[in-house]
Amino acid sequence: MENGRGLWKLLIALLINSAAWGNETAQAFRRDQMALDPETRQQLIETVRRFVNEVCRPNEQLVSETNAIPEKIVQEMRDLGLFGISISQDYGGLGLNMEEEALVILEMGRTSPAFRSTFGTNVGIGSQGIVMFGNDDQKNEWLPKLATGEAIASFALTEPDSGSDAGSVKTKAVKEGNHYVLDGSKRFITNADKADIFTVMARTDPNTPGAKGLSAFIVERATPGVSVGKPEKKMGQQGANVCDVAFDNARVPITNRLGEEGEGMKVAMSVLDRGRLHISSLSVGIAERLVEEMTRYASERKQFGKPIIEHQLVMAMVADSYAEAAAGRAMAMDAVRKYDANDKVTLLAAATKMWCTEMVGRVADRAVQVFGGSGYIADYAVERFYRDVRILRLYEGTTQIQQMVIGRELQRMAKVGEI
Ligand code: COS
Repeated sequence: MENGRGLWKLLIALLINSAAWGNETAQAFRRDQMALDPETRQQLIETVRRFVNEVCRPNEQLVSETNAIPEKIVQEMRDLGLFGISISQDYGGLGLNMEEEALVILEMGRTSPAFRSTFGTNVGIGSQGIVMFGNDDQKNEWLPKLATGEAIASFALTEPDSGSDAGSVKTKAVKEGNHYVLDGSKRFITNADKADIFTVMARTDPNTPGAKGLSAFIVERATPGVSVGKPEKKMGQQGANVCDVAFDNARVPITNRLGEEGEGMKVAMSVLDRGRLHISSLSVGIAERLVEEMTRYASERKQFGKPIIEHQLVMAMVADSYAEAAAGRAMAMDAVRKYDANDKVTLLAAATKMWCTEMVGRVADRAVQVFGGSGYIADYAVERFYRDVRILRLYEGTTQIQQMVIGRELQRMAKVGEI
């Protein structure tokens, strides 16, 4: 087993490097612009699938009961390069494109989502502010540590009074000399208990209400005046924590601002457009796992003298779930390919996030129904997944916010004659 695991680490390194060796010069090869060849990509997916099957799945119950991912598994994630899949090779990451990231996350969806969450903020919303808007100094300082998992990044937008209305953020950042002084509090911040840095959206212009008065910052957790609350007790996703984060007279160097003053909303929304594709892929992976669970159970469980899958009402639940998961996969893949082609994906990301997260909610509900009374018992994975997936329709924008984004984008397009 140990040898097997060592092999995976090696394989990932080999996969990425051999792709590079295949080019005329190392310099000419830029993973960020170039997709993996199909064979290498397939090997990458299979490697992650093995990690999920052999390491994560056997530990799902343990993670749920202890509310923690064993450090040994976190270390394996670091060794596999999972913390750095979206970070350029120039900074020590794997430099996967969005489609490849989505395929990896889809595989990670086949186990408890807390495993994905362990490295998910480094791959997505925690790091992408720096990837997209950071200057060279900021990137050089943080991306190598985030790529290896040596440092953890969290995304701090939500506040007690600012959730869906992201532009109403109240946390203040007042410029004083070479610093901004931050005061305020953030709520439900994923991985805050483990975070070394936060991408924080705060109001630099108190006279401008709404989105235009916001700026984004890298805030180190070690900054005096930054404190992290106790992890919340949640409905699901045990093993992945959310906490409040408070800023009390926290002095953040001007050099830690991401982008220009007033660009905070742009940073947050750009990060979220991408994050919504990541969450869509996760949702599809979980739906596929649930289809697997319900098919296996319904094929074994007998009532009225035959496997329950042969009863048409049960068969329909399995079939509908399979078809919806397949539709989600197609939608997510289309969206990530458009993202990689540099298309503006605000509309499609919102639609995909809405569809995939609602879809996995329906699939999880059917999975419990197919399992009957057993689906309500904690020994069965579907009970856990039913609770785990509920958050997907809430974070990174509720379904209602996605509907609002879709409606507004369509209206904007109609106004400029794009539809
Ligand atoms: N990409 C880049 N920039 C964007 C953007 C996008 N998708 N959407 C908005 N912006 C920028 C624009 O620059 C815009 O400024 P301009 O007027 O110069 O174009 C600015 O943000 C404000 O946009 P808008 O006027 O649309 O903001 P609203 O306050 O009306 O809010 C919604 C828009 C509702 C879409 C936004 O608040 C939202 O997504 N809310 C949900 C937040 C969320 O997902 N929270 C979860 C936290 S993370 S777990």
